[in-house]
Amino acid sequence: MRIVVLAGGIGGARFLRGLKKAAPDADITVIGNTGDDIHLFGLKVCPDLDTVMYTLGGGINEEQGWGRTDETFKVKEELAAYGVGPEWFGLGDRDFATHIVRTQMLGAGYPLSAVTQALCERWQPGVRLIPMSDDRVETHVAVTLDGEQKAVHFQEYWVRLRASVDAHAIVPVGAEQAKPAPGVLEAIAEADVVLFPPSNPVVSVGTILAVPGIREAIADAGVPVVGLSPIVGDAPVRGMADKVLAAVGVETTAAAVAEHYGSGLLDGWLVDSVDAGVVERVESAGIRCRAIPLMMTDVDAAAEMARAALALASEVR
Ligand code: GDP
Ligand code: FO1
Ligand code: CA
Repeated sequence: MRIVVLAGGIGGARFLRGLKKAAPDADITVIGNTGDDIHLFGLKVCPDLDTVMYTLGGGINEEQGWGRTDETFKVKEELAAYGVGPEWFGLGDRDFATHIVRTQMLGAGYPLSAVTQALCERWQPGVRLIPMSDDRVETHVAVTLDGEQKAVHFQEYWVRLRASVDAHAIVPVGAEQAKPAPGVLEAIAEADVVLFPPSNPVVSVGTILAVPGIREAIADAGVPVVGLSPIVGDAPVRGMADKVLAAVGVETTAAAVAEHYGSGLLDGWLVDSVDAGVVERVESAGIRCRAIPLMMTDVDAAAEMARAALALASEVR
C-alpha cells in the first residue's frame, strides 16, 4: 500500500512512528512542511523536516519533541559570548552539524529535496521524506507589538513570543510562487491513501496545501483522504494552535478543523473520544467521522490511531 502523509513537526513525526508500526510493509511518502524554515547564523534550519527525520531515525530528544538527544549548547554559548544571537532559538551542537551539512550542500547547488535525501541516508527514517517545495517559503505572522503592526517570522512568533500576542494574519510568504518538489505530485497521484496526521492545520498542513498544485493533486487523486484531529477537548494537545486557528477565523474544536479542511478535500476525520459529541456535526458536513483515543502517549497508541485512520480510509470511497 502506498501512503502519503502531509506532516509538520512533532504531531506529524509521532504519528508517522505509529504508522510505520501499524503498516510495516507500506510504502510511505512524507511531504514535509518547510514554512517553518529559518536562516540563522548563515545556516538553513528546517525544524519540521528535522523533527520527522530525527524522530523516525532515533535521534530525537523525546521529552522536548524537537532537537537532538544527548545535546549540548557550546556553540550557542560561544556565539552569545560574541554577542551574536538570536539567543531565543536553541540550536544545539549536534543539531548544528545537520544545518552545516544542509547549508553546504545547498551552497553547492543541490536542491533541498536532494539535500534532505542525503541527510536521510544517515538517519534511515524508513519513509521517503520530501520537502513540500525546493523553493523558499517562509511563514510570517502579522502582529501588533508596542502598538505597531508588523510581520515577524513564524519562529519568532512561536518560540520568542510564545504566541503571547494575537496573530492578525498568517502569511506563507513565497508559497504562491513555489513549485511542489520533485516527487510530491507523483507520490500523491500514485497513492492509495492520503493521511493528514494530527499536525497543525494552519502552519503545518495548511502551509503544505498552500503550495499551488498540492491541494488539487490530492483532490484529483480520487483516493481516500483521512485526517486526525490535533485538537482534543477544544484545545491543542500541545503548543498554541488555537492562536493560529483564530487568525484564520477557525474555532479551536475538532469539528471546526474538519470543516476548515472541508469535504472537498477530506473524506474521513478522527476525533478523540472526549469529542464524540461532534461526530454528527462532522458527518453532516459530508465527512465520515469516528471517535477514538487520540493521545500519542507512546508508539503503540500512535500505531492504534494509524490503524483506525487506515480502517476509516477503507470505509470511505
Ligand atoms: P510542530 O510542527 O512541531 O508544531 O508539529 P505538528 O504541526 O506536526 O503538530 C502540532 C500539533 O500536534 C499540535 O497542534 C498538537 O495539538 C498536536 N499533537 C501533539 N501531540 C498530540 C497527540 O498526542 N494527539 C493529538 N491528537 N494531537 C497531538
Ligand atoms: N522550539 C522551541 O520552543 N524553542 C527552541 O529553542 C527551539 C529550537 C529548535 C531548534 C531546531 C529545531 O529543529 C526545532 C526547534 N524548536 C524549538 C522547535 C520548532 O522550531 C517549533 O516548535 C516548530 O517549528 C513549531 O511548529
Ligand atoms: Ca512546525
